[in-house]
Amino acid sequence: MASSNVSSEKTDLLIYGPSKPLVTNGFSDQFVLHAFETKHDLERLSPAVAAKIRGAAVTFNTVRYDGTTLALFPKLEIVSTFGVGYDHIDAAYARDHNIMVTNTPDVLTEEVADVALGLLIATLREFVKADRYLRSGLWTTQIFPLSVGSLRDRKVGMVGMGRIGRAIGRRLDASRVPVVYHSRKPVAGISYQHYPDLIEMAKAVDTLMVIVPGGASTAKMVNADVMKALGPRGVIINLARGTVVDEQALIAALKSGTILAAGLDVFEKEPNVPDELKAMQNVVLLPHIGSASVVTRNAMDQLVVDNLKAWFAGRPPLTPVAETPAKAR
Ligand code: NAP
Ligand code: 8YV
Repeated sequence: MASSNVSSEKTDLLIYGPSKPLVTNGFSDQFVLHAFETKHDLERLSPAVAAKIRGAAVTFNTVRYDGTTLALFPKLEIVSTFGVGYDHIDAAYARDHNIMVTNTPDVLTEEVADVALGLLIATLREFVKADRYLRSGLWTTQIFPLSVGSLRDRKVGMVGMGRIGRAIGRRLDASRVPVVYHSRKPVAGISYQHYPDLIEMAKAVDTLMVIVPGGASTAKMVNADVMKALGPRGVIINLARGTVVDEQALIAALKSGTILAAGLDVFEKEPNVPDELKAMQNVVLLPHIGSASVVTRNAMDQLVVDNLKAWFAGRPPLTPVAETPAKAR
C-alpha cells in the first residue's frame, strides 16, 4: 500500500517497508510522510515527490536500499534503518554521496543473545523433536531417546565477538561452557582466546556460534572446509545472516554426518528455506526471530524514529553506522 502527500515547507520523509505504527505515528506534523511498503509500490513514486525527500526510514531488511534506489532521491540526507545488520543498505554508496546511515544496535543485543543460547540448547537437547514426540502420543508407549548432544561437554567457538557475541559469551560463561572466538581483530579487555584463523578455531572446538554482519566480507565464510574441521560432533548455530554459511555445503555436511546438527535463524533466500533442510531431524529452524519480541521490536522502531528526529533537529544521529560516522552538525 502506498500513500503520499506533496508539501514544500515541511520535511519530507520516505517510509520504506512494512507499515509500523510506532514509526508512522512517531513524527510531528513538521514532517510529511510518504509511505511505500514494497519496491513495487516505490515504482509509483512521482519524481516531484522524490525530489523533496530529505530523510528515509527503512522499516525492515526485506526492502533493499541499493545505489539505484538511493539515487532516486537527490536531496536525501539520512537513511535510518531498522535492525543492527544493514547489509540491505549500500552504505558505501551513501558515504560517497554524503548520506548518513543509521541502524538500531544495542537495544536488541540481550534479546538476540537469549535466542542464540535458546537455539543452541534446543538443537543439542532436541527440544523440537521431543515436543513432536509428546504430541504424537509416542510417550505413552516408549521413553524419548537420550540426546546425543549436550551443552555439558562442549567448547564454543564464536564467529564474531561484537556486541551480541559478547552477550552470548556472558550466557555461556554462566553455563560454564568454555568459549573462544574468531574475528579479524582481537577484542581488548576480554579473556577468551582469539583465533585469527577460522579453520584453526573450528579444529579446536565442536560448536560454532555465528554472529557476524552479512555482506561481501563474510559471504560463505563458514564453508565445507570449516565444517570438515569442526568434525562429526560439530554443531553450527547461525543467527548472523544466511549468506555467512554456505547453505549447500551445510546441507551436504548434515546429510553425510560431517557435522552433527545445526540451529538456524537465518537463511540464504529468506523466507524460502530449502526443502532438504526442512526434511532433516537434526536441525532446528527459526523464521529469523532473533529480535522478534514486542518489547525489543518497539525499541528498534523507536530508535529508527529517534535517529531521524535528532538529525532534523540539527543534532548528530544517535547510532550512525561505521561507514558514516557522526560529525558535529
Ligand atoms: P558488531 O558489534 O558490529 O559485531 C560484529 C562482529 O563480527 C565483530 O566481532 C567483528 O569483528 C566481527 N566481524 C565483522 N566482519 C568480520 C569478518 N569479515 N570476519 C570475521 N569477523 C568479522 O555487531 P552485533 O551487534 O554483534 O551484530 C552482529 C550481526 O548479527 C549483525 O550484523 C546481524 O547480521 C546479526 N543479527 C541477527 C539478528 C537476528 O535476528 N538473527 C539480530 C541482530 C543481529 P572484526 O571487525 O574485528 O572482524
Ligand atoms: C531484524 C536483524 O529484525 O537486527 C538485525 O540485524 O537481523 C533483526 O533484528 C531484521 O534485520 C529485520 O529487519
